[in-house]
Amino acid sequence: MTAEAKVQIAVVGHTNTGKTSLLRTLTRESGFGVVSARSASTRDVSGVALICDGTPALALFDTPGLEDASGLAEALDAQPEAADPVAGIEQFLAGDHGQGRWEQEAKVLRQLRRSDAALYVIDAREPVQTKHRDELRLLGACGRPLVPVLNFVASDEADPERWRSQLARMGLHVQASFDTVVYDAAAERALFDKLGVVLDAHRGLLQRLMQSREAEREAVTLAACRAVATMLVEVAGQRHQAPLHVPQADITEALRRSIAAAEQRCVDAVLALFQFDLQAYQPPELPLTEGRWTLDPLDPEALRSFGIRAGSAAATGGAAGVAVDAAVGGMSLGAATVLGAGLGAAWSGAQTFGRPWLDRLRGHQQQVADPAILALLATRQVALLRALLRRGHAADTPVQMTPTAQGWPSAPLRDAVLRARHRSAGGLAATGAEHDTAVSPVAHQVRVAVGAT
Ligand SMILES: Nc1nc2c(ncn2[C@@H]2O[C@H](COP(=O)(O)OP(=O)(O)O)[C@@H](O)[C@H]2O)c(=O)[nH]1
Ligand SMILES: [Mg+2]
Repeated sequence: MTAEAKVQIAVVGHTNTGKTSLLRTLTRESGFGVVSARSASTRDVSGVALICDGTPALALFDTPGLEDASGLAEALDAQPEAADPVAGIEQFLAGDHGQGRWEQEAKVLRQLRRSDAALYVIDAREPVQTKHRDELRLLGACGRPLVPVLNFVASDEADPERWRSQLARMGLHVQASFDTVVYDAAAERALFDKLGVVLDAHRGLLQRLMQSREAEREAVTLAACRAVATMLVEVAGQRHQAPLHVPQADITEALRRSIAAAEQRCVDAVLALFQFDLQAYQPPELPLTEGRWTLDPLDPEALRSFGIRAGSAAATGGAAGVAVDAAVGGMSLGAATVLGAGLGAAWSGAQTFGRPWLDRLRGHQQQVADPAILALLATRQVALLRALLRRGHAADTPVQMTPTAQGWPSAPLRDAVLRARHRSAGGLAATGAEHDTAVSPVAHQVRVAVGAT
């Protein structure tokens, strides 16, 4: 597939500068290659193609790190004189590569000769050193345009300005910056634009590729917001009913299980949409182990971690029940809101409060998800979406989520969910106009709350 691509780009640079990581982020494949803080984790050239309009448009080739450019530069100087630098490189490639001493370097140079251009990846936290100058001289001798990519720019130690001026002194004026562990749409667009500058004949293709990637990103964001909205509307409308003789705790347990399952389906769908690896998640505040929230949605502890304050009964570990005073966002969720203390035992206290959860008059009992639970579900899904939207596919640290919201992520989202509640009462249509009417306004508010506008 890489061979069919119209443009071939070699990704080159010193060991450990983030070449493989750059490929992961650009291809949205967190499984591409081997990324490691150890040296020389990439030993061979491997390629992957970016698709545009259904056909391979741009092939990216990951290469081993250059480790001894200075030694090789000296050896090249000692070679019989060649017509020009490119001929000198060809001569070296045709030989025994210094009896195998520069095998790695030979793989890189050969790939660059076969490519249209190279991205030269730099760890911007490092100072500019002789090894970099030697590398650039060697790569420059291959007769292909080089676009330096300053990586690690999100780090405090990075000094991109110094790098920019030094690269300019070496004749490299078209440069890009990137941080492979952070997703940044503008930086990505700039990278493709810079490639378009040095590859003028392919500029149109690179622009179309960028547009199709942006459209894909938009579709993924929309679908993720819809997944969250669908889950919220579904959970909001759930009515768990049973005849009077069924113990209330059993109904609560059924409700708890079905809410947990709905949230899990939503998390799975969202992670799959963004093509993230489930193993990468161990958020400290919102423990999600292998894609599963370890805190139960009905757990007062989970509510507390979102600033939804549980009453004193929970704080003291009281077994009887928890009155949650969730006066948030200018509207009280109801000081009378009663939640089960983990086990749901306290739901039996529900009838002492105003909500008709247990409709004994009609000869059956019914339980619904409390607004405080909907607030919790909304808050953690919005926090997850925010984190994923900022996450590059090279990130290997846990998702960091610091939900600052108290209660609902926003008042309009709360209103939209509560309004949709009656529409989905007794079950939400899987598709169709009815589904859309219930879900669309919520999806819109999820998107606004996420800040992906
Ligand atoms: N914080 C941060 N870490 C990065 C970035 N790029 C790469 N890394 C880390 O740097 C190490 C080397 O990355 P790798 O992609 O294997 O480098 P390569 O040898 O050039 O292919 C790995 O531990 C990566 O997780 C970046 O932009 N920011
Ligand atoms: Mg590598």
